[in-house]
Parts: sequence; C-alpha cells; structure tokens
Amino acid sequence: GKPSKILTLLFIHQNNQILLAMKKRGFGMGKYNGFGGKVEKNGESIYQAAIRETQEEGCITPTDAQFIGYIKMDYDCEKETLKVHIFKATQFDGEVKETEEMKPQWFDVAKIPYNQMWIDDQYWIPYLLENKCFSGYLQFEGHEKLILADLKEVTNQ
Ligand code: 6U4
Ligand code: NA
Ligand code: NA
Repeated sequence: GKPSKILTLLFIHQNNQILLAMKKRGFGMGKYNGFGGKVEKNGESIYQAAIRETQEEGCITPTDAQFIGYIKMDYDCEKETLKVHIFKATQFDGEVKETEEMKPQWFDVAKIPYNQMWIDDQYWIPYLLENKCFSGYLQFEGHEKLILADLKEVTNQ
C-alpha cells in the first residue's frame, strides 16, 4: 500500500457552539474545519501535535482535549494515505485570534456550515457533538468526490 501521514484535527465544543476555522492556505483551503496538521518527526506525540497545531492556528491552548475519533482517508491523487486523529475539547486558555493560516469563527451546533466543509464532516461531526468515539475509512476520487465512506461509533467494553 501507500505510505501514510499522521495528521490531527481538534474541535472546541463549548455549550451549544463549535469553533471552526476557515483555512486560508494549503490543503483544504476555503473550507471550515477544526485546527490541525502534521505530527512532527521529532518524537512529538499525536496529542502534543493536536495541541500545538491549535496554538499555531487559533492562538489558544485546549485544556481538556480528549481523543474522540480516527479516520483513514485515501485520496487517489495523493501519494500518502492520511491517518487523521480527531480530538475534542470544551475548555481552552487564551483568546481566539485569526492567524495567517486560519480565520476562526463560532457556530451554533444547529448551524454548522457543512456546505463549506469537507463532504465527510456531516457524517462524523454528529458523533463528536454527542461525545461518541468513532472510527472509519474514506476513499476519495480527487479531493471532492467521496466514493466510499465507512464510519461507525466505537463503543468501549
Ligand atoms: P501544516 O504544515 O501541518 O500546517 P497543513 O497545510 O495544515 O500543513 P496538512 O496536510 O498538514 O495541511 O493537514 C491537512 C488537514 O486537513 C488535517 O488537519 C486533516 C484535514 N483533512 C484532510 N482531509 C480531510 C477530510 N476529508 N475531512 C476533514 N479534514 C480533512 O474533516
Ligand atoms: Na496545519
Ligand atoms: Na504543521
């Protein structure tokens, strides 16, 4: 198979609002998403990367982040498979600010802008909002056409 790349995504969910950020450059430009990016190859943990990316992109430090989901994403046009580790937090230190990379914005959970997000987000964000762990696999043709989605809640025994 293809080599893979470990990535993070972190969402702040506070009361009835979720903090999303419009990506201003790079992969996913123009879309609202959580904060995230690549895990550094210097021994950084996935959790540390999720916190660092949120600091870099949103200027805040999540204080109660928890792992909530894992999705393997295969884009036919990319040379690496993406292994995306998703975290959720409800509390953070600092003040949300726009950065060169991201324009953050709070949304009511009833008004999440799915039409300006990755096509798959509507399938798994509901798990995240309900504090349900989830896991799955996505296969894309190009960056926009989802040809296979297999996402499920994962229950602890
Ligand atoms: P760095 O240099 O790490 O800041 P960046 O431009 O942020 O790079 P990358 O490749 O590190 O890009 O991260 C891509 C981000 O996009 C990751 O947080 C995962 C996310 N992502 C990719 N495909 C996605 C999809 N289908 N649905 C989704 N997020 C996706 O919700
Ligand atoms: Na990033
Ligand atoms: Na990065």
